[in-house]
Amino acid sequence: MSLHSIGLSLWSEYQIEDRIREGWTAARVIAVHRTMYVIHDGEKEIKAELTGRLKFIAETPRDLPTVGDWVAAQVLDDGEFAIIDIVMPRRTVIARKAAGDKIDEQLIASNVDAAFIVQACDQDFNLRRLERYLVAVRSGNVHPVVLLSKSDLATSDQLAQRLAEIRQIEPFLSVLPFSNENENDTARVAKLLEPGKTYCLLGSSGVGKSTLANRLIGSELLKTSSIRENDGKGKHTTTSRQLLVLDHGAILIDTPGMREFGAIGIDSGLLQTFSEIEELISGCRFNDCSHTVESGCALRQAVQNDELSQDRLDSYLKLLREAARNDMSLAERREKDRNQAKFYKKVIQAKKDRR
Ligand SMILES: Nc1nc2c(ncn2[C@@H]2O[C@H](COP(=O)(O)OP(=O)(O)OP(=O)(O)O)[C@@H](O)[C@H]2O)c(=O)[nH]1
Ligand SMILES: [Mg+2]
Ligand SMILES: [Zn+2]
Repeated sequence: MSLHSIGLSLWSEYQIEDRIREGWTAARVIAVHRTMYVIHDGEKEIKAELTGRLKFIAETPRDLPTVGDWVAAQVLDDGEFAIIDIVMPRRTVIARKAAGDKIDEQLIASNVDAAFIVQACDQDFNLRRLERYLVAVRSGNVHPVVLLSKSDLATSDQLAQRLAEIRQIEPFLSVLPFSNENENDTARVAKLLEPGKTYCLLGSSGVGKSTLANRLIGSELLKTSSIRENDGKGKHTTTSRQLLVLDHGAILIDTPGMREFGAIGIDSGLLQTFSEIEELISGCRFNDCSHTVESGCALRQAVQNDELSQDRLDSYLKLLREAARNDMSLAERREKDRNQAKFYKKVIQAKKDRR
């Protein structure tokens, strides 16, 4: 095996070359469990932690390793253990607002070429949630592909209906219905995977992400479990993100199902996903139009003329406002943290000066 067999691209190779020359071991983060990391150096898996230096300088989750990252590490104990000191610049990254009350980013995976947004054909299917995932994936420069899972549970009419709904909002998006119960289907998914490229599975709990990953590996490596009877929802079987190397050389990251995929830092993805709205906006009379009550609002006019659906406009505005709120709180908190850090530095300096 080599670093290329775990997904090293030319771009990342350029980034890490100098570090290797300086004597660092280049490795990829393949799993994160709280403060414990697992990295792969192209030969084997190594348990790893962060150096004190990296912990000290890290101000935001973006400064810490996530699954898919290339890192410079020092391998100790005859290759049994490593410390990660440098996180290399990321080619792409998928992020969301971390779950819970605290406003912060959570990185889901990095250096991913394409994200498989998995939605089941049953009651899990939701166009608005799909838009949310598309926005996040595109904001991270990752190419989205939609996989409609559990096609065995839908009639062909239902399936055609789902596809038509997606086509209406995204005429050019790749969408593939499939069932994990059908070998031809999973073979079709496998054909989408190119050797050396990294793919990430995203979607709600219980849609069949880990089952698909197992089909693609050809073994029951990952734990899967049946969905809850009463509400058809998943049980959150997968609890941590994990990077796997498939036989024919593609790299796949399985992720735990996410209850919410909060919008944060999504400008470019919003622009791409709602391009028809972004085009219309220049026609609004006021520059700061809220697109809700103003006369001369080009978006409201388009809804009236049946050129834009109200659902689509509502979805856009919801994401726009949510992201604006989250981005602002995050910026404020970072500012506060920085001021606090400055304050502590001053106190420490004052103490030194007194000595
Ligand atoms: N009918 C049907 N059931 C499926 C299909 N794929 C997966 N399942 C079942 O759905 C349940 C959930 O599958 P998982 O693979 O654990 O789902 P997951 O997306 O990994 O869920 P989390 O790890 O919780 O995020 C399991 O009982 C699977 O057997 C499918 O294509 N058709
Ligand atoms: Mg799973
Ligand atoms: Zn407007």
